[in-house]
Amino acid sequence: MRDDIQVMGILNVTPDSFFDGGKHDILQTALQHAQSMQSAGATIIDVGGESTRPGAVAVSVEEELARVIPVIKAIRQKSDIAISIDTSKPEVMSEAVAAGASIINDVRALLEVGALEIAAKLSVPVCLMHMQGAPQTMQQAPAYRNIVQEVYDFLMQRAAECQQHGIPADYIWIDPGFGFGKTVEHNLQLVKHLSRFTESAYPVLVGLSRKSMLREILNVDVDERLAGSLALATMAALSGVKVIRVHDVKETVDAVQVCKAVSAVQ
Ligand code: YH5
Repeated sequence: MRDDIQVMGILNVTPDSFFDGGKHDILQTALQHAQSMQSAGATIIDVGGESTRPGAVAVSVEEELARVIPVIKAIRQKSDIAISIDTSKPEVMSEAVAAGASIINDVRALLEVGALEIAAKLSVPVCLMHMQGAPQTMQQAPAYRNIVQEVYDFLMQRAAECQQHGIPADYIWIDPGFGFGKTVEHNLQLVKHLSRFTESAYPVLVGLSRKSMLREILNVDVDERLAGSLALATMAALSGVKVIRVHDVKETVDAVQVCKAVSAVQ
């Protein structure tokens, strides 16, 4: 495992992630959540205003900006923690970096029109994620000839394209995209063969936290997936990933610390 492994805390700013109405409440709740994840040991806060869950509906640029920009500004005002912006829209990437984000996390791997050019111009690290299909339909019939090879080839092609557009190699992170157009068996194969990705030239980020592969393995609801998520985070850490994107920061930081202690001993 790497000794610079980091835990990224998930901060969803979608209406379905809040119980209360008003804008002020949403901002306050989001800010408190970011602060508590930082206290728990997160070194990156991933702010997202587009739901990419299976079946989720699309959101306009204006709506996404209205959700994420005030939150990024509020976090930046209180803390110098790294903020990543979970978006595929070039306008949101630009505004988010202007507001204080310093990493672009794109589940569409900079494939939207203009995204690659904007990301290159912004000079920040980018996380390229693999997805088969689109969120609306990606879980209908995911199919691969060789999942590990196909995801790997896609990410290497996207990374090469980024470098051709002037993004330096050390600003490119890759992510196999757990749950994005994959069956539980596909996800398990990717976990098993994560070292294929970590042996590449690029740092690897994984998002496994609470995902539905755990429902299928354990037959438990989303609020009962902590132990399963920690098992996956531990395997990812031992496989050499650089960033683990999670909901449960304290627990994941503890799991990573234990992995580090074992890996550091003679
Ligand atoms: C990711 O893997 N995922 S949003 C369904 C769930 C639980 C969680 C209940 N953004 C990733 O977190 N960015 C998302 O089942 C991401 N990698 C990167 N880089 C989906 C999500 C989730 C979905």
